[in-house]
Amino acid sequence: MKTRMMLLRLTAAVIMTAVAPVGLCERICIEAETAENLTAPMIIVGATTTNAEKVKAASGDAYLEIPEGSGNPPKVNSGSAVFRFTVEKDGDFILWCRVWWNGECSNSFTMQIDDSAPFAFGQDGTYKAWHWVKAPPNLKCLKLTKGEHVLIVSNREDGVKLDQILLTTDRKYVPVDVETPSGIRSANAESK
Ligand SMILES: [Ca+2]
Ligand SMILES: [Ca+2]
Repeated sequence: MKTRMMLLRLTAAVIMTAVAPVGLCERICIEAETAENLTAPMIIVGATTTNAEKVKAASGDAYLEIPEGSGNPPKVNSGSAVFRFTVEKDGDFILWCRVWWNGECSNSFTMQIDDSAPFAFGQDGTYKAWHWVKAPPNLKCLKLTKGEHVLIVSNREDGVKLDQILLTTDRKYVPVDVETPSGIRSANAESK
């Protein structure tokens, strides 16, 4: 009986150690097309739009786009999307975005978190394919406190697409394919 109790305690301890580390990391995944306050030339491309081939590979069958030729600053300064999300506890976050770039002059967004200084996101060399890109390292604005935050994605170059946004405190995690969305809708529902 004593041995059995010890075995039970040991099993419980093993299970708890196995589960605990997962809960330490926070993960927020937002579908780009759930943005609020969208301004042109940033648009939502969905299943009903003509770009069917690219839509197929996008999570949720939809994404945001600043169409090629629709203009970038200083010619066209407008074009933005606003995302609201809730952080459970203070943490250093890594920001990833699943994007599609048309080319060298179509491979970046301007991003801003809360009232922090805006930063350039992207400028990598993977074109005409959905892929994940990480925000520049050591951004102070990614030290997020518990509570609601705002991410603004805006026009820097046209010919760009945004499918998903991932914020995680897991520094080792590297997204590969589409991610399971969490985040914005439930966060909004909770705050209302
Ligand atoms: Ca560029
Ligand atoms: Ca999407």
